[in-house]
Amino acid sequence: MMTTLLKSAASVLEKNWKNGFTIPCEGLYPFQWNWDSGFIAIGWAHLNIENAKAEIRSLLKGQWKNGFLPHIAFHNEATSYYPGPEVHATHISSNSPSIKTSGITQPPVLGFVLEELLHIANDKEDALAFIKSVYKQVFLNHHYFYTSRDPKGEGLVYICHNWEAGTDNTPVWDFVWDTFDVPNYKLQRKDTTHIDASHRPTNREYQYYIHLIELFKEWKYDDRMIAQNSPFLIQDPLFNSMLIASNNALIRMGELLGFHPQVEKLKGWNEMAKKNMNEKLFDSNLNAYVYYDLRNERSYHHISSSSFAPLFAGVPSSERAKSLVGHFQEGRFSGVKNENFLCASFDPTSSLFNSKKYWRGPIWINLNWIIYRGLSQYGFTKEASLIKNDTLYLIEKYGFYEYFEPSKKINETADKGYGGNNFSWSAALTIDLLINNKYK
Ligand code: 2M8
Repeated sequence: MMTTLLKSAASVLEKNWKNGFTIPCEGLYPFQWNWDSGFIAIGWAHLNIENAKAEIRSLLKGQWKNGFLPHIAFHNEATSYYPGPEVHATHISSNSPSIKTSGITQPPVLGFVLEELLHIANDKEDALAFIKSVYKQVFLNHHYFYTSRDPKGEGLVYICHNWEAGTDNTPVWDFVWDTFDVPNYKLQRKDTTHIDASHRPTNREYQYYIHLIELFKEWKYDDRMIAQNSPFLIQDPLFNSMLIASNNALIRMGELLGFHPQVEKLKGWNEMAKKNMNEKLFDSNLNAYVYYDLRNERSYHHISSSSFAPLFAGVPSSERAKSLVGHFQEGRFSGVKNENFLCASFDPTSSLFNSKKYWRGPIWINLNWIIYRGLSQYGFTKEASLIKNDTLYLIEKYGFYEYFEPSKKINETADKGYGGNNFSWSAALTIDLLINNKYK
Protein backbone atom coordinates (compact mmCIF):
# COMPACT_ATOMS: atom_id res chain seq x y z
CA MET A 1 0.00 0.00 0.00
CA MET A 2 1.26 3.43 -0.91
CA THR A 3 1.74 5.91 1.94
CA THR A 4 0.75 9.55 1.44
CA LEU A 5 4.39 10.63 1.05
CA LEU A 6 5.02 7.96 -1.54
CA LYS A 7 1.89 8.98 -3.45
CA SER A 8 2.89 12.63 -3.55
CA ALA A 9 6.44 11.71 -4.65
CA ALA A 10 4.99 9.61 -7.47
CA SER A 11 2.74 12.47 -8.56
CA VAL A 12 5.76 14.83 -8.82
CA LEU A 13 7.43 12.41 -11.23
CA GLU A 14 4.21 11.94 -13.19
CA LYS A 15 3.73 15.72 -13.56
CA ASN A 16 7.33 16.24 -14.70
CA TRP A 17 7.19 13.33 -17.17
CA LYS A 18 7.29 14.54 -20.81
CA ASN A 19 6.56 11.34 -22.71
CA GLY A 20 9.98 9.76 -22.75
CA PHE A 21 11.97 11.79 -20.22
CA THR A 22 11.46 13.77 -17.02
CA ILE A 23 12.30 17.43 -16.50
CA PRO A 24 13.91 18.37 -13.15
CA CYS A 25 11.43 21.17 -12.38
CA GLU A 26 8.65 22.90 -14.32
CA GLY A 27 9.71 26.37 -15.56
CA LEU A 28 13.09 26.44 -13.76
CA TYR A 29 14.67 23.46 -15.59
CA PRO A 30 12.44 22.57 -18.56
CA PHE A 31 14.72 20.10 -20.46
CA GLN A 32 16.33 16.74 -19.77
CA TRP A 33 19.37 17.02 -17.45
CA ASN A 34 22.06 14.34 -17.30
CA TRP A 35 22.59 13.36 -13.65
CA ASP A 36 19.04 14.37 -12.72
CA SER A 37 17.80 11.74 -15.16
CA GLY A 38 19.95 9.08 -13.52
CA PHE A 39 18.46 9.74 -10.07
CA ILE A 40 14.99 10.11 -11.57
CA ALA A 41 15.33 6.71 -13.29
CA ILE A 42 15.91 5.12 -9.86
CA GLY A 43 12.60 6.57 -8.67
CA TRP A 44 10.80 5.45 -11.82
CA ALA A 45 12.22 1.93 -11.48
CA HIS A 46 10.14 1.51 -8.30
CA LEU A 47 6.97 2.81 -9.97
CA ASN A 48 7.20 1.86 -13.63
CA ILE A 49 10.35 0.26 -14.99
CA GLU A 50 9.40 1.15 -18.59
CA ASN A 51 9.66 4.85 -17.74
CA ALA A 52 13.06 4.25 -16.15
CA LYS A 53 14.29 2.58 -19.32
CA ALA A 54 12.84 5.32 -21.52
CA GLU A 55 14.50 7.98 -19.34
CA ILE A 56 17.92 6.41 -19.92
CA ARG A 57 17.34 5.81 -23.63
CA SER A 58 16.33 9.46 -24.10
CA LEU A 59 19.45 10.67 -22.33
CA LEU A 60 21.65 8.47 -24.50
CA LYS A 61 20.08 9.97 -27.64
CA GLY A 62 22.16 13.05 -26.82
CA GLN A 63 25.45 11.12 -26.77
CA TRP A 64 28.18 12.52 -29.04
CA LYS A 65 30.19 10.42 -31.51
CA ASN A 66 33.23 10.44 -29.19
CA GLY A 67 31.22 9.08 -26.23
CA PHE A 68 30.72 12.46 -24.53
CA LEU A 69 27.34 12.75 -22.75
CA PRO A 70 26.03 16.34 -22.50
CA HIS A 71 24.57 17.87 -19.36
CA ILE A 72 21.37 18.93 -21.15
CA ALA A 73 19.47 17.24 -24.00
CA PHE A 74 17.12 19.75 -25.64
CA HIS A 75 14.44 17.31 -26.89
CA ASN A 76 11.76 19.97 -26.50
CA GLU A 77 11.29 23.70 -26.96
CA ALA A 78 11.10 25.97 -23.89
CA THR A 79 11.79 29.63 -23.31
CA SER A 80 11.88 29.62 -19.50
CA TYR A 81 15.60 28.67 -19.21
CA TYR A 82 18.89 30.44 -19.91
CA PRO A 83 21.28 29.52 -21.46
CA GLY A 84 19.32 27.55 -24.07
CA PRO A 85 20.51 25.61 -27.15
CA GLU A 86 21.40 28.76 -29.13
CA VAL A 87 23.97 29.77 -26.51
CA HIS A 88 25.59 26.31 -26.44
CA ALA A 89 25.56 26.14 -30.28
CA THR A 90 27.06 22.64 -30.30
CA HIS A 91 26.39 22.09 -34.02
CA ILE A 92 29.86 23.63 -34.52
CA SER A 93 31.45 20.43 -33.17
CA SER A 94 31.96 17.56 -35.61
CA ASN A 95 31.12 15.16 -32.75
CA SER A 96 27.68 16.49 -31.87
CA PRO A 97 24.58 14.32 -32.48
CA SER A 98 21.46 15.10 -34.51
CA ILE A 99 19.50 16.41 -31.50
CA LYS A 100 20.38 19.69 -29.82
CA THR A 101 22.48 19.38 -26.67
CA SER A 102 24.80 21.40 -24.47
CA GLY A 103 28.58 20.97 -24.89
CA ILE A 104 29.51 20.37 -21.23
CA THR A 105 28.81 17.25 -19.18
CA GLN A 106 27.75 16.27 -15.62
CA PRO A 107 28.71 13.64 -13.02
CA PRO A 108 28.56 10.21 -14.73
CA VAL A 109 25.91 8.33 -12.75
CA LEU A 110 24.52 6.02 -15.44
CA GLY A 111 26.71 3.00 -14.62
CA PHE A 112 25.51 2.69 -11.04
CA VAL A 113 21.98 3.71 -11.98
CA LEU A 114 21.77 0.71 -14.33
CA GLU A 115 22.76 -1.58 -11.48
CA GLU A 116 20.11 0.02 -9.25
CA LEU A 117 17.55 -0.77 -11.94
CA LEU A 118 18.68 -4.40 -11.96
CA HIS A 119 18.28 -4.63 -8.17
CA ILE A 120 14.86 -2.98 -8.18
CA ALA A 121 13.34 -4.72 -11.24
CA ASN A 122 10.99 -7.65 -10.66
CA ASP A 123 11.83 -9.12 -14.06
CA LYS A 124 15.63 -9.51 -13.82
CA GLU A 125 15.96 -11.07 -17.28
CA ASP A 126 14.22 -8.13 -18.89
CA ALA A 127 16.33 -5.63 -16.90
CA LEU A 128 19.52 -7.40 -17.89
CA ALA A 129 18.49 -7.39 -21.55
CA PHE A 130 17.96 -3.64 -21.28
CA ILE A 131 21.35 -3.15 -19.61
CA LYS A 132 22.95 -5.22 -22.35
CA SER A 133 21.38 -2.96 -24.98
CA VAL A 134 22.87 0.24 -23.53
CA TYR A 135 26.06 -1.05 -21.85
CA LYS A 136 28.44 -0.20 -24.68
CA GLN A 137 27.19 3.36 -24.89
CA VAL A 138 27.83 3.88 -21.18
CA PHE A 139 31.23 2.19 -21.50
CA LEU A 140 32.06 4.54 -24.39
CA ASN A 141 31.30 7.47 -22.12
CA HIS A 142 33.84 6.18 -19.54
CA HIS A 143 36.32 5.57 -22.35
CA TYR A 144 35.86 9.20 -23.40
CA PHE A 145 36.62 10.43 -19.87
CA TYR A 146 39.78 8.40 -19.38
CA THR A 147 41.15 9.07 -22.87
CA SER A 148 40.16 12.75 -23.32
CA ARG A 149 40.03 14.24 -19.82
CA ASP A 150 42.95 12.74 -17.97
CA PRO A 151 45.96 14.56 -19.47
CA LYS A 152 48.42 13.19 -16.90
CA GLY A 153 47.14 9.61 -17.02
CA GLU A 154 46.29 9.64 -13.30
CA GLY A 155 42.88 8.00 -13.48
CA LEU A 156 41.46 11.33 -12.26
CA VAL A 157 39.39 13.10 -14.88
CA TYR A 158 38.91 16.86 -15.00
CA ILE A 159 35.86 19.04 -15.31
CA CYS A 160 36.22 22.26 -17.32
CA HIS A 161 33.07 24.10 -16.24
CA ASN A 162 31.43 24.63 -12.86
CA TRP A 163 28.14 23.32 -14.29
CA GLU A 164 29.90 20.02 -14.98
CA ALA A 165 30.37 19.57 -11.22
CA GLY A 166 26.64 19.72 -10.57
CA THR A 167 27.54 21.76 -7.44
CA ASP A 168 27.32 24.93 -9.53
CA ASN A 169 28.42 27.68 -7.14
CA THR A 170 30.30 25.90 -4.37
CA PRO A 171 32.56 28.47 -2.64
CA VAL A 172 35.56 26.49 -3.91
CA TRP A 173 35.00 28.08 -7.34
CA ASP A 174 35.47 31.58 -5.86
CA PHE A 175 39.19 30.83 -5.78
CA VAL A 176 39.17 29.70 -9.40
CA TRP A 177 37.29 32.83 -10.55
CA ASP A 178 40.02 34.88 -8.84
CA THR A 179 42.57 33.50 -11.31
CA PHE A 180 41.14 35.06 -14.51
CA ASP A 181 39.06 37.96 -15.79
CA VAL A 182 35.91 37.91 -17.87
CA PRO A 183 34.23 40.41 -20.20
CA ASN A 184 30.82 41.79 -19.37
CA TYR A 185 28.21 39.71 -21.23
CA LYS A 186 24.61 40.72 -21.62
CA LEU A 187 22.95 38.03 -19.54
CA GLN A 188 19.40 36.90 -20.10
CA ARG A 189 18.89 35.09 -16.83
CA LYS A 190 15.52 33.43 -16.27
CA ASP A 191 16.30 31.55 -13.03
CA THR A 192 15.89 34.69 -10.91
CA THR A 193 12.39 35.22 -12.31
CA HIS A 194 11.42 31.81 -10.85
CA ILE A 195 13.46 31.85 -7.60
CA ASP A 196 14.48 34.42 -4.96
CA ALA A 197 17.72 35.86 -6.43
CA SER A 198 19.46 35.74 -3.03
CA HIS A 199 19.17 31.94 -3.16
CA ARG A 200 20.84 31.72 -6.60
CA PRO A 201 24.35 32.49 -7.98
CA THR A 202 25.19 36.16 -8.57
CA ASN A 203 25.33 37.89 -12.00
CA ARG A 204 29.08 38.17 -11.57
CA GLU A 205 29.32 34.37 -11.25
CA TYR A 206 27.12 33.94 -14.33
CA GLN A 207 29.62 36.04 -16.32
CA TYR A 208 32.21 33.33 -15.63
CA TYR A 209 29.76 30.53 -16.49
CA ILE A 210 28.95 32.12 -19.86
CA HIS A 211 32.55 33.09 -20.58
CA LEU A 212 33.71 29.47 -20.34
CA ILE A 213 31.04 28.41 -22.83
CA GLU A 214 32.11 31.22 -25.19
CA LEU A 215 35.71 29.94 -25.01
CA PHE A 216 34.68 26.35 -25.72
CA LYS A 217 32.74 27.54 -28.78
CA GLU A 218 35.78 29.45 -30.00
CA TRP A 219 37.65 26.12 -29.79
CA LYS A 220 34.74 24.24 -31.41
CA TYR A 221 34.43 22.08 -28.29
CA ASP A 222 37.76 20.44 -29.11
CA ASP A 223 38.95 18.53 -26.01
CA ARG A 224 42.64 19.07 -26.74
CA MET A 225 42.17 22.83 -26.97
CA ILE A 226 40.14 22.79 -23.75
CA ALA A 227 42.78 20.73 -21.88
CA GLN A 228 45.51 23.09 -23.04
CA ASN A 229 43.75 26.40 -22.54
CA SER A 230 40.71 26.28 -20.29
CA PRO A 231 41.21 28.50 -17.21
CA PHE A 232 38.93 26.11 -15.31
CA LEU A 233 40.39 22.58 -15.10
CA ILE A 234 39.52 20.78 -11.88
CA GLN A 235 39.77 17.25 -10.51
CA ASP A 236 36.60 17.10 -8.45
CA PRO A 237 36.11 14.45 -5.72
CA LEU A 238 32.35 14.13 -6.34
CA PHE A 239 32.65 13.83 -10.10
CA ASN A 240 35.44 11.25 -9.87
CA SER A 241 33.54 9.31 -7.19
CA MET A 242 30.50 9.08 -9.45
CA LEU A 243 32.75 7.79 -12.23
CA ILE A 244 34.38 5.21 -9.93
CA ALA A 245 31.01 4.07 -8.52
CA SER A 246 29.84 3.67 -12.12
CA ASN A 247 33.05 1.79 -13.02
CA ASN A 248 32.42 -0.58 -10.08
CA ALA A 249 28.88 -1.26 -11.31
CA LEU A 250 29.88 -1.62 -14.97
CA ILE A 251 32.56 -4.14 -13.95
CA ARG A 252 30.04 -6.28 -12.02
CA MET A 253 27.40 -6.08 -14.77
CA GLY A 254 29.99 -6.59 -17.54
CA GLU A 255 31.09 -9.80 -15.84
CA LEU A 256 27.49 -11.02 -15.77
CA LEU A 257 27.03 -10.15 -19.44
CA GLY A 258 30.38 -11.46 -20.67
CA PHE A 259 31.76 -8.08 -21.83
CA HIS A 260 35.33 -9.13 -20.97
CA PRO A 261 37.43 -6.58 -22.95
CA GLN A 262 35.38 -3.71 -21.48
CA VAL A 263 35.66 -5.15 -17.96
CA GLU A 264 39.45 -5.39 -18.26
CA LYS A 265 39.71 -1.75 -19.39
CA LEU A 266 37.43 -0.58 -16.59
CA LYS A 267 39.43 -2.48 -13.97
CA GLY A 268 42.66 -0.82 -15.12
CA TRP A 269 41.18 2.70 -15.00
CA ASN A 270 39.50 2.03 -11.70
CA GLU A 271 42.56 0.80 -9.90
CA MET A 272 44.52 3.91 -10.82
CA ALA A 273 41.54 6.15 -10.05
CA LYS A 274 41.13 4.79 -6.51
CA LYS A 275 44.84 4.93 -5.78
CA ASN A 276 45.26 8.54 -6.92
CA MET A 277 42.05 9.69 -5.34
CA ASN A 278 43.47 8.46 -2.02
CA GLU A 279 46.90 9.90 -2.66
CA LYS A 280 46.21 13.15 -4.49
CA LEU A 281 42.74 14.24 -3.45
CA PHE A 282 42.87 13.38 0.26
CA ASP A 283 43.73 16.19 2.65
CA SER A 284 44.91 14.66 5.91
CA ASN A 285 44.76 17.92 7.85
CA LEU A 286 41.11 18.41 7.02
CA ASN A 287 40.50 14.71 7.04
CA ALA A 288 38.51 14.86 3.81
CA TYR A 289 38.69 14.51 0.02
CA VAL A 290 39.24 17.88 -1.68
CA TYR A 291 39.55 19.47 -5.15
CA TYR A 292 42.72 19.77 -7.23
CA ASP A 293 43.15 22.60 -9.73
CA LEU A 294 45.16 21.28 -12.69
CA ARG A 295 45.49 24.69 -14.34
CA ASN A 296 46.95 26.40 -11.28
CA GLU A 297 48.54 23.24 -9.81
CA ARG A 298 47.06 23.57 -6.33
CA SER A 299 44.56 21.95 -3.98
CA TYR A 300 41.66 23.79 -2.37
CA HIS A 301 41.50 23.07 1.33
CA HIS A 302 37.75 23.17 1.92
CA ILE A 303 35.23 20.52 2.92
CA SER A 304 31.90 20.20 1.17
CA SER A 305 29.32 17.41 0.92
CA SER A 306 31.31 16.29 -2.17
CA SER A 307 34.16 15.38 0.21
CA PHE A 308 32.13 12.38 1.42
CA ALA A 309 31.14 10.99 -1.99
CA PRO A 310 34.21 8.67 -2.11
CA LEU A 311 32.44 6.52 0.54
CA PHE A 312 29.79 5.67 -2.05
CA ALA A 313 32.50 4.64 -4.53
CA GLY A 314 34.30 2.40 -2.00
CA VAL A 315 37.46 4.55 -2.22
CA PRO A 316 38.62 4.99 1.42
CA SER A 317 40.05 2.22 3.57
CA SER A 318 37.79 1.31 6.50
CA GLU A 319 40.11 3.21 8.81
CA ARG A 320 39.92 6.35 6.68
CA ALA A 321 36.17 5.94 6.34
CA LYS A 322 35.89 5.85 10.12
CA SER A 323 37.73 9.14 10.45
CA LEU A 324 35.56 10.75 7.71
CA VAL A 325 32.46 9.81 9.68
CA GLY A 326 33.77 11.95 12.54
CA HIS A 327 32.43 14.98 10.64
CA PHE A 328 28.88 13.81 11.26
CA GLN A 329 27.61 13.06 14.78
CA GLU A 330 28.75 15.97 16.97
CA GLY A 331 31.18 16.98 14.26
CA ARG A 332 31.93 19.76 11.82
CA PHE A 333 28.83 19.15 9.69
CA SER A 334 26.34 18.18 12.43
CA GLY A 335 27.56 20.92 14.79
CA VAL A 336 29.07 20.08 18.19
CA LYS A 337 25.63 19.87 19.78
CA ASN A 338 24.03 18.42 16.65
CA GLU A 339 22.57 21.83 15.75
CA ASN A 340 22.35 21.00 12.04
CA PHE A 341 20.47 18.52 9.96
CA LEU A 342 22.74 16.47 7.69
CA CYS A 343 24.28 17.19 5.34
CA ALA A 344 25.07 20.82 4.49
CA SER A 345 26.56 21.19 1.00
CA PHE A 346 29.45 23.25 2.38
CA ASP A 347 31.39 23.36 5.65
CA PRO A 348 29.03 25.06 8.17
CA THR A 349 32.00 26.35 10.18
CA SER A 350 33.47 28.24 7.20
CA SER A 351 32.99 31.99 6.70
CA LEU A 352 31.99 31.17 3.09
CA PHE A 353 29.03 29.06 4.23
CA ASN A 354 25.58 30.44 3.38
CA SER A 355 22.70 28.26 4.55
CA LYS A 356 20.23 29.57 1.93
CA LYS A 357 22.31 29.99 -1.19
CA TYR A 358 22.16 27.02 -3.55
CA TRP A 359 25.38 24.93 -3.36
CA ARG A 360 27.04 27.17 -0.74
CA GLY A 361 25.40 25.52 2.26
CA PRO A 362 21.87 24.12 1.84
CA ILE A 363 21.08 20.40 2.01
CA TRP A 364 20.54 18.58 -1.30
CA ILE A 365 18.66 15.27 -1.49
CA ASN A 366 20.89 13.60 -4.10
CA LEU A 367 24.04 14.23 -2.04
CA ASN A 368 22.26 12.96 1.07
CA TRP A 369 21.28 9.79 -0.80
CA ILE A 370 24.88 9.30 -1.99
CA ILE A 371 26.29 9.80 1.52
CA TYR A 372 23.59 7.60 3.08
CA ARG A 373 24.46 4.79 0.70
CA GLY A 374 28.18 5.26 1.32
CA LEU A 375 27.70 5.10 5.10
CA SER A 376 25.50 1.99 4.79
CA GLN A 377 28.02 0.23 2.58
CA TYR A 378 30.79 0.77 5.16
CA GLY A 379 28.53 -0.45 7.99
CA PHE A 380 28.02 2.92 9.73
CA THR A 381 24.38 2.14 10.46
CA LYS A 382 23.89 4.81 13.12
CA GLU A 383 25.13 7.67 10.93
CA ALA A 384 23.33 6.22 7.90
CA SER A 385 19.97 6.26 9.73
CA LEU A 386 20.68 9.76 10.97
CA ILE A 387 21.11 11.17 7.46
CA LYS A 388 18.19 9.16 6.12
CA ASN A 389 15.89 10.35 8.93
CA ASP A 390 16.99 13.97 8.51
CA THR A 391 16.27 13.73 4.77
CA LEU A 392 12.81 12.26 5.21
CA TYR A 393 12.00 14.71 8.02
CA LEU A 394 12.71 17.73 5.79
CA ILE A 395 10.83 16.29 2.82
CA GLU A 396 7.84 15.33 4.94
CA LYS A 397 7.72 18.74 6.62
CA TYR A 398 8.11 20.93 3.52
CA GLY A 399 7.61 18.84 0.35
CA PHE A 400 9.86 18.07 -2.59
CA TYR A 401 11.97 21.23 -2.71
CA GLU A 402 15.26 21.57 -4.54
CA TYR A 403 17.31 22.36 -1.39
CA PHE A 404 16.82 22.80 2.36
CA GLU A 405 18.01 24.78 5.37
CA PRO A 406 20.54 22.83 7.51
CA SER A 407 20.11 24.80 10.78
CA LYS A 408 17.61 23.11 13.14
CA LYS A 409 16.91 26.45 14.80
CA ILE A 410 15.98 28.22 11.54
CA ASN A 411 13.86 25.21 10.63
CA GLU A 412 11.78 25.65 13.79
CA THR A 413 10.07 28.68 12.25
CA ALA A 414 10.51 28.02 8.50
CA ASP A 415 7.54 27.06 6.37
CA LYS A 416 9.19 25.91 3.16
CA GLY A 417 12.36 24.63 1.52
CA TYR A 418 14.48 26.61 -0.96
CA GLY A 419 14.71 26.78 -4.76
CA GLY A 420 12.21 25.03 -7.02
CA ASN A 421 9.32 22.97 -5.64
CA ASN A 422 8.08 19.62 -7.02
CA PHE A 423 11.70 18.89 -7.85
CA SER A 424 12.13 15.53 -9.54
CA TRP A 425 15.25 14.03 -7.94
CA SER A 426 14.01 14.99 -4.45
CA ALA A 427 10.86 12.97 -5.20
CA ALA A 428 12.63 10.09 -6.96
CA LEU A 429 15.19 9.51 -4.21
CA THR A 430 12.54 9.82 -1.49
CA ILE A 431 10.77 6.92 -3.21
CA ASP A 432 13.99 4.93 -3.06
CA LEU A 433 14.65 5.83 0.59
CA LEU A 434 11.11 4.76 1.48
CA ILE A 435 10.92 1.44 -0.33
CA ASN A 436 14.35 0.07 -1.12
CA ASN A 437 14.77 -2.75 1.41
CA LYS A 438 18.31 -3.54 0.47
CA TYR A 439 19.56 -0.70 2.69
CA LYS A 440 18.01 -0.39 6.14
C1 2M8 B 1 21.48 23.12 -11.42
O1 2M8 B 1 22.29 23.52 -12.52
C2 2M8 B 1 21.77 24.19 -13.70
C3 2M8 B 1 22.86 24.11 -14.76
O2 2M8 B 1 23.14 22.78 -15.05
C4 2M8 B 1 21.38 25.62 -13.46
O3 2M8 B 1 21.53 26.14 -12.35
O4 2M8 B 1 20.90 26.24 -14.41
C5 2M8 B 1 22.37 22.23 -10.53
O5 2M8 B 1 21.79 22.04 -9.26
C6 2M8 B 1 22.62 20.89 -11.21
O6 2M8 B 1 23.30 20.01 -10.35
C7 2M8 B 1 21.31 20.25 -11.67
O7 2M8 B 1 21.59 19.10 -12.43
C8 2M8 B 1 20.47 21.22 -12.51
C9 2M8 B 1 19.08 20.67 -12.83
O8 2M8 B 1 18.45 20.22 -11.66
O9 2M8 B 1 20.31 22.46 -11.82
